[in-house]
Amino acid sequence: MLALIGLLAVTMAGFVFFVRAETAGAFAYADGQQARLVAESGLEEVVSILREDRDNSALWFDVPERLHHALVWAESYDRDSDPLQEESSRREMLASGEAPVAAWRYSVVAQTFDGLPDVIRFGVTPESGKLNLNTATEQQITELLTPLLFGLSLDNSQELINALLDWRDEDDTLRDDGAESQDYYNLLEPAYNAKNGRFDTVEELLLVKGFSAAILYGEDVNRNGVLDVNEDDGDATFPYYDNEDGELNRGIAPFLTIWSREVDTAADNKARINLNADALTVGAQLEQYFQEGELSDATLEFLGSLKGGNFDFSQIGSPAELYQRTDEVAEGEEGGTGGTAPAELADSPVTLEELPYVMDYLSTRSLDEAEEPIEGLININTAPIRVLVLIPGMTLEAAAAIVDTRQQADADSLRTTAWPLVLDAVDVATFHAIAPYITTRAYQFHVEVLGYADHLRISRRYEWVIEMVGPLAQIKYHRELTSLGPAWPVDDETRIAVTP
Ligand SMILES: [Ca+2]
Ligand SMILES: [Ca+2]
Ligand SMILES: [Ca+2]
Ligand SMILES: [Ca+2]
Repeated sequence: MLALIGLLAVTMAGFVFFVRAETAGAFAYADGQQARLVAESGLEEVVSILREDRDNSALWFDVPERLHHALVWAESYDRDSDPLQEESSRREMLASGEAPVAAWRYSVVAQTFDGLPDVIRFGVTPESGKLNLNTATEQQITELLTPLLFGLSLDNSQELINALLDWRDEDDTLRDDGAESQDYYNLLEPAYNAKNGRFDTVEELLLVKGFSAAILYGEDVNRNGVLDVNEDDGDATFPYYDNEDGELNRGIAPFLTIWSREVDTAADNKARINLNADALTVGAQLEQYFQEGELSDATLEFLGSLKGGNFDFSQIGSPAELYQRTDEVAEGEEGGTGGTAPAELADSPVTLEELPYVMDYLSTRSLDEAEEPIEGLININTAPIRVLVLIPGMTLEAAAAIVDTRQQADADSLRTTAWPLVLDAVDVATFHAIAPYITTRAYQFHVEVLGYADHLRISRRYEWVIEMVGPLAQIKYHRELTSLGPAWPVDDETRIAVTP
């Protein structure tokens, strides 16, 4: 028995030696894992916020009180007694000289657009605020790429645009200076084929002839939407191609998505009334859906008479056409409605007060596509000006007015796509033109999270694209970004956006 214990003691001594040698490494590994788990807590918090109300961007677009330095665990305090609740800055707390209390935190970070440059926000970004690479027209792609490429001193934008379109179109017919399998991709080492189909990620652009990381991310190599010193010093440090003009060229990637799509439902998740359905169905739904006072008897009768006259609703771009500004025309405003609206709609009694219900509950999509999700609508509540101007019929002035108006408006008045007209951000002609392409809904979100500790110099950085399906979040895309550096100035008060 004694001999056995002696042997065990010898074995233990050896074991302890190895354990000590490995402990340091194991701790570092464990800390990294901890930082990852903390970041995942951030993702969970985002999902629970989105469950509350996806369509209310005030809850998730910039909410530092919930998503900046959010505490997951601390040795001697909890969220309520977190010293950072008292508005003391974390930077000052860590610089105070006292050993920091062990604490793990996350920040959900995102770029800002159209406001002060070089500030960040704490929230998520709906993919519907970006241009969908799979549904974008040649004109939209051209309008997005040209100025950004020009800013990077690239003068081959037409070649890049044609190569992109060749990659996406189903044929093998070469556009001018474009690229298809036979003439280009098959000659590469290693050889591959042109996709001749939809993009599966935005990064897939890197496979297209002529595209590079510099085009996708511009000068913003650490992808934080902030002009960092090395991104504005020319060839002194990497990146060597930045132009030292004091402005950040973010490249094209922040404005592109392949994820944006939605179902044809109203804000309350009821399927919209498709006006192309048979008269009986439409009549029954109109009666069922609307509460007293939402749509007037005159409007309900008018819709009924259009159905009775077999009016083809799929010929109008959107239910927006049901609003025919008779008052404004009488006042002698020029332009009319662009002259495109069918004569049957000229006497439409729909008022500005009814327009939110019309836009929310009615659909004019043709029946054969009615079951398909709608792809690529642009979210007027969150899209930056650079994306808004890509909407057909949108002017720069109208886009600027939309951004200006939505900053002042409360969440409820932004709920349906009627608001640019109701809140007087755009005129009727612009509203009719843009209405088929816009949305106020968001289902897919880009979520970027930093996980870190107060007491350790460690951080992990991740991004996800999630799609909300009812209360559930499906992860569509996930990447670790730690190798790009923590990048986000979460402790620099001068770089944090102040929500108006
Ligand atoms: Ca092709
Ligand atoms: Ca940067
Ligand atoms: Ca540089
Ligand atoms: Ca620059």
